[in-house]
Amino acid sequence: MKIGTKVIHGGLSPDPATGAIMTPIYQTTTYHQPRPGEHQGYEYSRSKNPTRDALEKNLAAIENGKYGLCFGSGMAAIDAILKLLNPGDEVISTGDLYGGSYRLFTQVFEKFGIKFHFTEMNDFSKLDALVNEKTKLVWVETPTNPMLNLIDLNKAAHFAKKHNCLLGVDNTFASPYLQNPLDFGADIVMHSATKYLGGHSDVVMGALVVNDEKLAEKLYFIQNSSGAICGPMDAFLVLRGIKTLHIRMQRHCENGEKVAEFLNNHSAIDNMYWPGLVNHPNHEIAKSQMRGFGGMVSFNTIDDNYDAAKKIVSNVKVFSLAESLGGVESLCGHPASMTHAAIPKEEREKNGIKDSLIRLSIGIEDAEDLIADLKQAIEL
Ligand code: P1T
Repeated sequence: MKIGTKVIHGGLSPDPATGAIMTPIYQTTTYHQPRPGEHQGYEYSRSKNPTRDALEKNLAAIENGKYGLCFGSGMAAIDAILKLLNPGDEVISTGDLYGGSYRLFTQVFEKFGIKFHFTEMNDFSKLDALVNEKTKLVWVETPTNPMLNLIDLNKAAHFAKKHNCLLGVDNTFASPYLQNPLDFGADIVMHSATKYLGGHSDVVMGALVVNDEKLAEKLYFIQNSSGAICGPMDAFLVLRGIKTLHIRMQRHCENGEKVAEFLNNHSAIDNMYWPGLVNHPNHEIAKSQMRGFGGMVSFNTIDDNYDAAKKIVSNVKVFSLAESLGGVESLCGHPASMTHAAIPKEEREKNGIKDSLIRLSIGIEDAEDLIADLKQAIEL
């Protein structure tokens, strides 16, 4: 099955109880048991719920994996991965990553004795020095948030395997339409389903997909024990969102290209970051592992002028200045004060996140209107 068919049918079948074509919202906490220990596969909705179950199967199908697990947010999904570790274990992570992930690593899990190393991942031979027998997880965002660096997934998988570590990939920016990390040897693929999967900025959710049965069992144990599940209404909304993922992503990519080209040629803009540009340092990696270049674009104002950046994000009219990404509507963000404020300034700037950096989530409106909006805000 190809992706356009999989998003609509993958892992799904008509509701066995009624024949309903669209998965019903099973808004129930519990299920009748005719006799103790006898049930139809569902006992209590923290453990299993038919609407969540359908979404988990659909997600597994579109990520080319076997097992899907959904959580109450992207952070809850990453939290579940980290709970696979023990005190003393170590993690190697991309230095450029979502500020909330950095905060979870350094302010929640370091307290429990897990050590994190943040590093660039453009040369894996340099990373051997960070590995020891306690290293258990390699954590990769690709494309990274917000600098849109690409990590070579084949090389990351090879590195993780060589050192007996799990490779976890945050695939939020690409979505399963553009990239399937499990195909490259990742052990766990993670999504903030809040973004492209939901696609309409109306639900917060996280997801994991894996191939290995034992790993799936361990993650299911954590999902059920810690209880950071998503509700059935949210599962329904994301199931519905996924049905148009392929169409939306095509438009996100087309608009991303047009906006990137406009900004790239504008004299008030410096340092465009969009993996589809031939002069993007990781363009070749993008071509080798992604099926398109996505709708996320970051850039600096010329001379790193913070006032100019503030002026742009305050004066857009079609774009909204807001956190988040991946919805049908275009958003702009100021990472240093918003999504990445949890990262200390010095650490942030080491990874290129200057005060002059603006991040755009290009929606699926008409590109001409998006470009006209940016033009008026830049030239005001
Ligand atoms: O917001 P939540 O669903 O918990 O997902 C967290 C998360 C994880 N990984 C990446 C790459 C993300 O971008 C996010 C959330 N990011 C934003 C809210 C943002 O505006 O960047």
